Amino acid sequence: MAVLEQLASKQAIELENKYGAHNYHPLPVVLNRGKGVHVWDVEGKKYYDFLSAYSAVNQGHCHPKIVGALTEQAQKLTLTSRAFYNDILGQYVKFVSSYFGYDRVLPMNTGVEGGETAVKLARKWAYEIKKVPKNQAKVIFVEGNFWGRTLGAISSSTDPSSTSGFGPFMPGYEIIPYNDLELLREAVSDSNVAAFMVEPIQGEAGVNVPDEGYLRKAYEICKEANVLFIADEVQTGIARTGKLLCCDHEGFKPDIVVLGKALSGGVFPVSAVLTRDEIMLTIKPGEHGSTFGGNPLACAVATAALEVVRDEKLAQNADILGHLFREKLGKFIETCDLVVKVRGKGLLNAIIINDTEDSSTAWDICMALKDNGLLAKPTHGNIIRFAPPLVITREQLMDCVSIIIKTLSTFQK
Ligand code: IF1
Repeated sequence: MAVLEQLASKQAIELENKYGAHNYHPLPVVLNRGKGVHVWDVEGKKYYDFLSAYSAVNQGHCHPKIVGALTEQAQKLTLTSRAFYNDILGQYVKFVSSYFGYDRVLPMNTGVEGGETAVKLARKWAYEIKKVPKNQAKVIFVEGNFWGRTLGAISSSTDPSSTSGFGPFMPGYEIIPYNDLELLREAVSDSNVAAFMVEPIQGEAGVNVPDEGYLRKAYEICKEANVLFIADEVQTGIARTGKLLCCDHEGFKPDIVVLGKALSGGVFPVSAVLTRDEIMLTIKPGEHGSTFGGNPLACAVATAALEVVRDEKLAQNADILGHLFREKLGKFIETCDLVVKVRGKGLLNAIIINDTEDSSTAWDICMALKDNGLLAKPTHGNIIRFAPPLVITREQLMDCVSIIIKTLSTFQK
């Protein structure tokens, strides 16, 4: 690392402010090491990571098996493009298809590319199989959705911070309320609707958990209307909510699944779209792709990342420790009027602070948590998301619960 030297926090922040785009407002902590559930700042202070890079580091920071797969493949072959075959991609697509129980997978890099791919597949299927008239296909999204920052993704957003100043937007989208089956039934009755795309739990919107049964009933409504159900499991997938996929809690298989983030354990950008032959094969050679999509390095990393989820039983751990987390915080909240609610599934949870969206309370609490050795960040205004790596132990979780309770107690009026 000749160019990059040991920088003190202040210097690192100043350099980013001076030479980088100002498209984020990070917590003032400068990290330079991660291992398991912990990260360290440049001054050597140790923290529990309760964001996991927005659920990309489910397997823990720098997992040796995943880093090992990265370094081993990096010495052999990193990228061929899809102009030629290589010896890794075939094994990978077979492994991933059977791992999740789908016919085929289309490999991409970022979560939003996965979402774009899913929408393109749904439109292609609508024109070729459902016989929707050309350029009339519609996709239904829900209020509060977040699936990335491309123009195709923000065109379905109801969040001004994602949309203002970036118009005009993609046509053929319709927005309905989340968690409302009657309005979904009405929307999909339009014969031009290709698909319904939804997060099983809305991450960015503040860990919005829909009513029990909503997802399965929504899937059945779509099936009756010959509309594809697309599950955006970029944040909720890969064991985060206590099952391999969040939709597994309701025992149905979405027509299309979008994966990203922890598909690579946070080691490399890897995303994937899973579906059945009838839908996947509507895209013909040369009609979709990307330079890095399905590269050997990504495939080696993602294979190791999925083996870790399976072999270390991360979904089971997330389920058990998620219940413990909500039970302990729920008990504390009964005596604390600062926090209105704790909600979530598995180890994707959030607390709702009893203050206005534009108040700085949630931010101030995260700054105090940082001082007490735990890193978390507010989503919208008064909601703090808690999402540690799924490798966390019961003892570590209880340690974090006491840090959170101790910190919240200092904000009690
Ligand atoms: C940012 C949010 C989380 C996602 C879901 C697709 C994507 C994401 C459900 C796109 C990405 C990231 C993006 C990142 C912060 C983070 C985020 F706050 F933006 F919304 F997690 F909640 N579907 N979420 O959550 O995946 O293209 O980023 O790989 O843009 O600030 P990506």
